[in-house]
Amino acid sequence: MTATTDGSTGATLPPRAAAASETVITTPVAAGVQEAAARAVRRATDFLLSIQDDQGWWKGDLETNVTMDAEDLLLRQFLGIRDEATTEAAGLFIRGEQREDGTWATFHGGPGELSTTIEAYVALRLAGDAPEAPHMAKASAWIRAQGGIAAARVFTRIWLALFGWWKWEDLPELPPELIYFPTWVPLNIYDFGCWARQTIVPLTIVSAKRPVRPAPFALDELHTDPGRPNPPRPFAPAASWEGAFQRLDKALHAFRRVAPKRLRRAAVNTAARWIIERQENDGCWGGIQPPAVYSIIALHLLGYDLQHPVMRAGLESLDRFAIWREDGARMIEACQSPVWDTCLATIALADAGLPADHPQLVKAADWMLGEQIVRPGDWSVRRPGLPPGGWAFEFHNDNYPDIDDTAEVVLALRRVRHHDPERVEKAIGRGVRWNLGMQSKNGAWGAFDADNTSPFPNRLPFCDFGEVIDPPSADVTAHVVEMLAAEGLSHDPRTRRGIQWLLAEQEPDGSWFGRWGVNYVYGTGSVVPALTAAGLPGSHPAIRRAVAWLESVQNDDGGWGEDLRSYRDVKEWSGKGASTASQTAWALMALLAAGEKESKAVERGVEWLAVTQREDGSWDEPYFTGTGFPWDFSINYHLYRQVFPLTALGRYVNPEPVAGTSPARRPRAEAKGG
Ligand code: R19
Repeated sequence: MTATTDGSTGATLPPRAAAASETVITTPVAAGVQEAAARAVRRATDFLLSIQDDQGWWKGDLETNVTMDAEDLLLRQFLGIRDEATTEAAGLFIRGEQREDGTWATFHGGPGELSTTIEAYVALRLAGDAPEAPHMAKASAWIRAQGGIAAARVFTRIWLALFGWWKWEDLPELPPELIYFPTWVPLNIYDFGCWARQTIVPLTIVSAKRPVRPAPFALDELHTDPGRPNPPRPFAPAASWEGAFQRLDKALHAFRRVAPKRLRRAAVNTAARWIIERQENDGCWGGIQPPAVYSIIALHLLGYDLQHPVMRAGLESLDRFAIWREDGARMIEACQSPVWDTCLATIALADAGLPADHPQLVKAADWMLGEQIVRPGDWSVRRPGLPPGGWAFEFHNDNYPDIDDTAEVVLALRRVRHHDPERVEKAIGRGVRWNLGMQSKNGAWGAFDADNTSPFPNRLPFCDFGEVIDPPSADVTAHVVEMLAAEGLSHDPRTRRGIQWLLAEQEPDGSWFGRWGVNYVYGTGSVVPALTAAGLPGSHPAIRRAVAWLESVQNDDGGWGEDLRSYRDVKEWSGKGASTASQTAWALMALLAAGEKESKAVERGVEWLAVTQREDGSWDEPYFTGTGFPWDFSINYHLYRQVFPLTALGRYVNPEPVAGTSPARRPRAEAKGG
């Protein structure tokens, strides 16, 4: 699939202009909703089958924002390996994402974002765009009006400090001695979410070394007052948490000057060893781009030359984050989603009625079986005795399997009739045991770790972007509960605690928050099917309130949509936005699970999906419906528009659940409720 490139007009559109207007209408609904749905299922099935990789996996593009592309160029500049072809192709992509008002956003149709716009601007300067060019002048004027570089987030100012465009002294201190904090001391590295941990450890080395490479040009135009490029930051009241952490940061700046040299050297080396131990077989770190970028910089600063095997593998892995488009533009993915896409596609196809022993499903199952992670990882720090058995999201990320992928892979494997059922049973058994072992103390599940709930990381002045901890969320907990129910464990006390936690988490309006998908529609679309799978009747008050909420936010066109602004302004945007295929599907999945098949709401939602389907069986979805970090980092998963509509329509057409195999006999197996 190719990336969406309509960002250039995004700024002129009203928030969330109707997606349907971009879609070819091909299906006469008059034939009856049931027939229209069945026809849509057939075409969507064919389309999805046609894009499976020969090895059995699916992978849609994972579209985020241009900071990925800008930072990739800045890294190459820093290492002295930036080449013309890469620069030009990245420039083409970044330029194409700029909007009418000169800014860059972090999601389709979103507002201009300062740090993103600064990074994109600098990248285009590297690509040779002149500051006087109209598109550049527009951007720099907007940046100055927003407070300039001084108002940008810490990550952006670190990138600029690498070239002397910002002073290291004016960045929060990140001491490498952090690596020595035992796991019971607040702010030890295992108190951070795994993505933050893998980023922070290399950044402690960078921050200890404070490197400055010659700037290829000046950036005066990005300061509100070039004569005073680093204005002092406002001070928080001394008695507040912010004030306390500001004083801590001041103390750390002082410590830097007196830190024993030997201790510092030893800490830096320990951090380097920590990083190298975590390099994946393909050369990347944790399957995601940011840790790879900072790890390469950190090791380079310690004298690893670019020919060193660790560095060569690292640099080669970076190239694999790039997608080269037909128009010559090069887009960087924050990470790749093959396991997630494959389990969701398998579920979609099975629920759409594809036979459980269909060769393409068996191939997918085979591939997933080969991806199970059978060694300990960072998660073992909090669950030392737990045997491995999870799945990660990406191709290469053995150190960080996640609970969400593991739950969905088990749900997918259960739908396939495989020629080696014993192998499948063993894999599922390990996955279920791992997920159960990763339950947090409060009865719910986070994404990568258990009990990753420390209040301190968020207080650090360094942590001004995204989430830095990984507490339990309703969407992940729902997926685990749905999986445990499918495994016959609805009455297991651990499942019951998860259900109790979910019931307590319901918002007063009847919805659930979406941590990894946008937003309340995703949360609700995840939780309702889980609760009914675990035996809650559709008449349960929690389910009734969820149904009422979904019906209350259905769009006039019959679809559902929710703008990312709902993470900022809940009142205004919760459940509201132009209809999208994936969000309409999530709402339908909840309503169908709640027993609303015959309702007008479901009929209209199904009609919307049927009518907006394209000739080739796919759907359009320029809007971002995936969440990396609420508000700060959004994802357009290019396969969501396909797998979720197919799942929803499939369940509409075939209400009887399909099963490839039944769960092995467990102490207390019971019938499915719903
Ligand atoms: C459900 C499955 N999920 C549980 C997995 C979702 C994976 C999402 C992709 C993550 O990609 C990332 C991760 C981290 C970053 C960062 C970053 C931000 C702050 C700090 Br501190 C460190 C790193 C920036 O971009 C990212 C992309 C769907």
